[in-house]
Amino acid sequence: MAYKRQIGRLPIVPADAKVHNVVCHYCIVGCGYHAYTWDTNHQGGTAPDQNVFGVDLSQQQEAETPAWYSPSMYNIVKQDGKDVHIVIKPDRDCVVNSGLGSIRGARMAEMSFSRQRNTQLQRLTDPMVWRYGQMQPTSWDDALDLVARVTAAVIKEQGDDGVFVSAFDHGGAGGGYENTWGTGKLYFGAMKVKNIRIHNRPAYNSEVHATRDMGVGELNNCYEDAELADTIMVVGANPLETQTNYFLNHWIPNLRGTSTEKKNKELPGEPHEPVRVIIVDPRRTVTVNACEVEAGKERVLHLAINSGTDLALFNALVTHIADQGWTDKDFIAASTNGFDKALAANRTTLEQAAEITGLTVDQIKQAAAWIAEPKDGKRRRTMFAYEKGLIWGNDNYRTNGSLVNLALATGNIGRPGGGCVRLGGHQEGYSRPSDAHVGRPAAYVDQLLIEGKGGVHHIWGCDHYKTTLNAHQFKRRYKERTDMVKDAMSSVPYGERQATVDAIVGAVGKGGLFSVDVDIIPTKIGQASHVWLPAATSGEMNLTSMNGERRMRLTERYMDPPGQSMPDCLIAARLANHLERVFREAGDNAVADQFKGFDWQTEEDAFMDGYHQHEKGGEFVTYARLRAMGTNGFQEPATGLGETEPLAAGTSTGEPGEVLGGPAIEGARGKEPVQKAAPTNAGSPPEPAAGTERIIGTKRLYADGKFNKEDGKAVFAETQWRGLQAAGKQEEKDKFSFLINNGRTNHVWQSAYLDQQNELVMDRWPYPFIEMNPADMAELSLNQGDLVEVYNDNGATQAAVYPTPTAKRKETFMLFAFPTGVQGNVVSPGVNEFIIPNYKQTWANIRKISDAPEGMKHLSFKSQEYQVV
Ligand SMILES: Nc1nc2c(c(=O)[nH]1)N[C@H]1C(S)=C(S)[C@@H](COP(=O)(O)OP(=O)(O)OC[C@H]3O[C@@H](n4cnc5c(=O)[nH]c(N)nc54)[C@H](O)[C@@H]3O)O[C@H]1N2
Ligand SMILES: Nc1nc2c(c(=O)[nH]1)N[C@H]1C(S)=C(S)[C@@H](COP(=O)(O)OP(=O)(O)OC[C@H]3O[C@@H](n4cnc5c(=O)[nH]c(N)nc54)[C@H](O)[C@@H]3O)O[C@H]1N2
Ligand code: SF4
Ligand SMILES: [Mo]
Repeated sequence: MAYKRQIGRLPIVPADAKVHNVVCHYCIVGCGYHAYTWDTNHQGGTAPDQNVFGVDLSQQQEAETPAWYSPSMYNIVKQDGKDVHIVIKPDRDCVVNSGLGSIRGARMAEMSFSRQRNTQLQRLTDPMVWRYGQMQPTSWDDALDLVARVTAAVIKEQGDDGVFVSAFDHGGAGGGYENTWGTGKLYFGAMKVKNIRIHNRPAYNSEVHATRDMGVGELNNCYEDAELADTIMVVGANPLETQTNYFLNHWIPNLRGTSTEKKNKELPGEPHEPVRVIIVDPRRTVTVNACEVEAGKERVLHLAINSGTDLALFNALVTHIADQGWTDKDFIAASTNGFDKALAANRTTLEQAAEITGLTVDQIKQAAAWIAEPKDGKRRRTMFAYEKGLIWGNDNYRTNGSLVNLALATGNIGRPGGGCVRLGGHQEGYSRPSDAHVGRPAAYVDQLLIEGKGGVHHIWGCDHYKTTLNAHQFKRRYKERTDMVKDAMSSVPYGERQATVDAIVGAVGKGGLFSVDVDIIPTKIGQASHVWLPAATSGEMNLTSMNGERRMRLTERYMDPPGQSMPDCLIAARLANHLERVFREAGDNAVADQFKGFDWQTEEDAFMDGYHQHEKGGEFVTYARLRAMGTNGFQEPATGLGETEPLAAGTSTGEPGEVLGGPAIEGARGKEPVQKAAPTNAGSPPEPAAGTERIIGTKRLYADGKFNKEDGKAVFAETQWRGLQAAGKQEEKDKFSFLINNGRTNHVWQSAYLDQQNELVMDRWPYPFIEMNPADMAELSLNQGDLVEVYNDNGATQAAVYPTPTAKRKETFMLFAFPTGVQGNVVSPGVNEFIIPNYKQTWANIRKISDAPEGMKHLSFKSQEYQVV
């Protein structure tokens, strides 16, 4: 057990602390926080007028008081070159989280760069270039000149197709509308790059082509719908651990029956039964446990299907629901096309589905009733939510389509308590020029890199060494190719730029690859790179994103970026400036002209050039208006501007175009309206400036029954079952003993890029865990904490054994993307027809490497389930 850094006493946030709106930069939920900063030479006092909370801190506070913060929410950082105290704590008035933090977000402060308190000193502070056999710091101009010259030389020889790009496309840290626009304008505007991939998959495509093709955008409901639903069906997701405060703040009230008042208000005259939950996941997650504890076992149906068989289940559910006459005939007639045809094509009996999924006929019947059997003659309201167990699961396109079929057939899209939605990963923040030239299917970029294609690789905020599929093979080839360039660079005197560029281009001609990594830390893939460009991240720049209910907010810059680091959008702009110069110097004026339009000086310039001008409703959205709307923001798309005064709580109409949010909104857990903090302006969240109009947003999509198709009608999809779809998966399953299911855990954010320097996380998980049934462990003579090798024909990796009695025999679950054991090493290159990876269906063998290493010995291996008596 790690003990926290010695903090006997934390400073009291003074009444005059500066307050910044912050949205947690980690997951999709986008919880509202405030960052309080003040000079290090003083602190507040206990009297109500001396602290930002406006309360008498000499008295014991009530249990749920917002007038406190934990050590993880505190740090000392630089602001405008001066040391300041910083406290980043959840905002009670934000309707998303109502003051809740999570084990990730509540650590934002201690995960900030601080020379004073030695946190995150791994952060890159300067551009770095491969010189004298190692990475060496340099200036922006020096680094960008090298990148621009090599990139220009590759373009001259191979055209834009020689430029390979890996880039984030999301919101939050390492993303946001500013930065997706900056990188997008560079690669899709100035250049027409088609060998580009997204951070989490090996091509430039959609995770959810099917739902979009059907006319249904994937983030179509609002978080309140989880409070209004009669039934929640969740597929391949573990929201307690991965969309934590959405689950805690909006699902739990419904599970506990405390959202009934809201139901009566929003849905008057409807019968309200306690909620039911259907969870489709081959393994028992802590979400299943939490739902059982909170709603009662009898209201939770865990469908522990055979891995990868969701499609057969959904087809059978639609068939059975139609046979029972439970479909929404009026909705189908008015708002959809192709139902009868799809129904006939996808017809699957309960018995067929039971055979494929491993469920019983009764379980499937029960699920159908919970989804669609009318309640007292009224239609049941069912919300469908899915994430990576479906998206990275077997046969992505058809499975996604079949779930949307189920939601459409039961009339559950566009109405309160419904929706068929991704739960989401990161926040969203996509704004780019058209990617139409990329084509569909898009290029399988990883394969092309493995085959030796491409001359230069620009990487923006992703680390394929930890997170791609077929990672073992990818790393072998990537190292070979980049080593060729390193050796070439070492063969010339470094002062001679032209000679260096010539040597690099010569090595590229022989199959080498020049690699540029734009990141906030030295990454694993960066070990192979020749240039590192240091990025500023959320809070060190102003950054806009939207969350899983399309709620857009501005995170205000609250601290300085480390050293010379810059926002990604400005790095893209400066790179464009250098490319323009290099082409012009070479006399290629026509090409040089394509790189015009990057004279942004701030991230706000990039925002105004991108989102404001190009996105739907963007003309209404400015930094000033977002700032005024605080952590509640508005739900995209914006439809206009409203009154200057915030609406009082309770005036919601629930209609599209409703004004949402505002500082006075009631705590979403049904608490009393939260008392405004400080008596003076200093400590309060920023109030709308006089004359700042509020942005009017959209609460739910498709509330008018019109979908994203020319005739406004959603289309049902034909989605026949075809077994394990990706090439080689069935053979892998037949050959190897263990399913290596994989994914996330509560503590760890993504590839642990910041967590790897956090003692709380690294003490808990020195190695990635692999959950195993104790009987399987006994067969392999394994004890808890033992280090095992996981291996198959794709590669090998290691993990530490976590005994898990609820795990099915021969079905393990491994933490993904961890620095001390990369699960992707054993994931095959098999993808679907649109190059969507199938990370989840992986089979391998397991052998013991050693007894529990020292770092594992003191750890608890208790069940992570909780019981409430
Ligand atoms: N086996 C397996 N593999 C998977 C998955 C799985 O379930 N199983 N899931 C996939 C999914 S859904 C995802 S999202 C991916 C994640 O794959 P990646 O995106 O490659 O992983 P992250 O850890 O999110 O990497 C983010 C990188 O961005 C950097 N970064 C953070 N902030 C900034 C910033 O402001 N600017 C810049 N330039 N860089 C920044 C971090 O330091 C880090 O190196 O993994 C995918 N891979
Ligand atoms: N704590 C934490 N939260 C996160 C992240 C994080 O790194 N840490 N990352 C964020 C990101 S980028 C993403 S994309 C999301 C991912 O969020 P989730 O999708 O909720 O997370 P995962 O753990 O990848 O996978 C979810 C579940 O899919 C199940 N599964 C595996 N195979 C199948 C199958 O064949 N069928 C079905 N139905 N289920 C299957 C797994 O058992 C697992 O419980 O989380 C986001 N939130
Ligand atoms: S639930 Fe997600 S957004 Fe909210 S604090 Fe946790 S990591 Fe941040
Ligand atoms: Mo993700």
